Parts: sequence; structure tokens; C-alpha cells
Amino acid sequence: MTDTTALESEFAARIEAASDLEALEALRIDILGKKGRITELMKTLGTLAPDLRKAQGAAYNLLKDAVETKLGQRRQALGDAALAARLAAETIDVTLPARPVPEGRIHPISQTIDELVSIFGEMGFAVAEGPDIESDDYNFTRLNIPPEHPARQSHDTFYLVGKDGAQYGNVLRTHTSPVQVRTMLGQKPPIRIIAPGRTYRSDSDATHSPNFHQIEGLVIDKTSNMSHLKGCLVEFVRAFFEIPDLRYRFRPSYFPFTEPSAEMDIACTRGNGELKLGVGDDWLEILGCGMVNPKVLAMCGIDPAEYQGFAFGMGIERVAMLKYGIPDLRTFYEADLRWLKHYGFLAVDVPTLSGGLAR
Ligand code: 2U9
Repeated sequence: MTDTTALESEFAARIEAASDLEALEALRIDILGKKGRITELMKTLGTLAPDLRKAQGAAYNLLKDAVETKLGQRRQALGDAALAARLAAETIDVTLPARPVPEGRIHPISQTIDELVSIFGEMGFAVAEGPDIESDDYNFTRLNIPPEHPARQSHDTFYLVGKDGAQYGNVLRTHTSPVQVRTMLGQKPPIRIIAPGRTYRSDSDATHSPNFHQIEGLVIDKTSNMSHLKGCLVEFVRAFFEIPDLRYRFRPSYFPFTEPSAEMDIACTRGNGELKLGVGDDWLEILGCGMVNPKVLAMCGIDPAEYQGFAFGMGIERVAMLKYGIPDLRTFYEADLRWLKHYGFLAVDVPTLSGGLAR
């Protein structure tokens, strides 16, 4: 009768010494495989006398069970160790500061939008968006610009036409104002939103692009008034241009959707080819604003006897050019890599009021 105790110790020692899952599998084949040590022993049982065969067979089965248990335990231990090693190797410290990405730039338009959203976001404005293709109704009529109103001409509108070449009442939005129309129709006051986005006008020269960007704001509440408008916009221009004592003025103006309406200028000094913002006796127009025309409130489903509000709008290219000293509007859309390297921003320059808006 073969003593299986010695064999069990030998196998156990070899299993324990297997350094990885591959070595363990080779060992399993060597012991339990078709030509393995235990299989070969099993084959000798037929040559033994019946009594001895029974005892020896039982001993081999116990040995086989013991080896399988040991293999299972070692497999589990090696698997756990492999996983632990992989987890340790792939650990990242999420508290480390970001490494600057040396290539690629954030376009000045995107950077400026991020800055505007950051400033108005701190004041409690939510960002609202809408489609680029709008109905005549939302782009004009509900903003108190009815058909035949002269303002429609000044907007140089792209009218969409159907397959038959006829217009069907849709336009490429000429301003982001229809986003505010949609917001008022869809939610109850109080409302405090900004709407940044693409706008389109059929106009192209050194200071006009057929595709440009605007940001507009809208605040509606029971007691919103002109002093709120003024406080909000003065706070905004000072944060945006990062000039705490920047000088400004409001001039009366006219827009169909606001009454009264105004334009805001900031002071500037021009001299020896330089433009200095915030001080001096010259003025630069920055934005338009006003109290929302009660007719517009009513056309957008808000009772003008209960609510009033203020609105403002500005061109994003224009404020970006002033802030970053970009002299030519057309360069924004040329995708010139040298220009982007010069005027663009690194992806890590995320604008925040506390951390600084840019650079
Ligand atoms: C609703 C009600 C009122 C948005 C406003 C302006 C004044 C304005 C221009 C500035 C330069 C556009 O890029 S620009 O040509 N915008 O002067 N926009 S008040 O007033 C609204 C909008 C929507 C429902």
C-alpha cells in the first residue's frame, strides 16, 4: 500500500510554492491531469487485490480531495494578490493639482462665455438655452416686433425656405431673446436667467459676422426695478473687466422689447495706439438694457399688473475684443493656429471670481 501522507505533504509544498496562476495551473495538470501523478496511481488500482484496492482507492480519493482544496485556496490567494497589486499600481491621487496640457487652446469666445457665466452665476442667474432655428413669432412678434416693424429690417434676418423655395415662418435667430420668451412661457416668476449663444444676421464686414454670439439676461419678479438693473450691471462690468472703480454711464435708448431702455458705456482713454479701460473722458458702448416692456410680458404669459422685470444684452465678440485687445473681429473665425496660440487660453485657466477670471 502506497503511503499518501508523504505525497500530500509534497504536493502541498509545491502548491504553496507556485508563484503565479500560470505555475499553479501547470502544477494542477502535473498532479491531476490525464497523465498526472494521482491519475497514474489510480490506474494501478486494477492490479491490486480487492481489499487492498478498496483501502488504497479511498486513500487516493482523500489525497485527490486534499490536493483540490489546496489548489483552490492557492488560486484564491494568488488572485487576491494579483488584484491588490493591480489596484496599487493603478491608484491615482485625485487631490494632485492638474498638469497643464501644453497643446490646444480654449477659444477666446468660449473663455469669455465661461467668464460671463461665472460672474452671473455668482449673482444667482441660471443658464438657459434654446434652438438656433426659431419661429418668426418667438424671434420677433412676442418681442413687440410685429411684421412690418422697421426693426425687422435692421436685423438682416436669414429667413428659412422650404423645398419649394417659399418661406414658412422660421428664421435663424437674430438674437438670443427667444430663449427668454420660451423661459417666460414655460416657467413662473421669479425668473433670473442668462442666455448665451450663437446668433445670425446677414451682414458681413470688418465689424460684422453673419454668425456671432450674444449673451442676454432676464430678471422677473414682483418688485424688480431700474435700480436692480443698474446695480447688477455695474457689478458685472467691474467684475468682468477686473477694474473695481471703473467709470460708467447709462444713456437713454430705444428697443421695442424694453421700456424705458438704456445703453451702458464704460469710460476709456485712447492715446498712442493704446486703449485704456475704466478711466478717462472717452466712452465705449458695452451693452443695451431696460425694463421689460409690459406688452412683451403679456405676450409671454406673465401678468404685467403683478410682475415687472429687467433685461440686458451684449455682443460676446465685442466684450472679448475690448478685454483681450483683439483688434479684428474676422480673426475669431479663421481657425489660425498662430492666432489661437496667442489669444487662446490653456484648459486649466478655468475662470472663477475667487481664483481670477483669466491669466
Ligand atoms: C425679452 C425681453 C427683453 C434683451 C435686451 C438689449 C437690450 C440689447 C444688443 C446689444 C448688442 C444685442 O449684440 S447686440 O447687438 N442687445 O441692447 N437686449 S435689452 O431684452 C429682452 C430680451 C428678451 C423677452
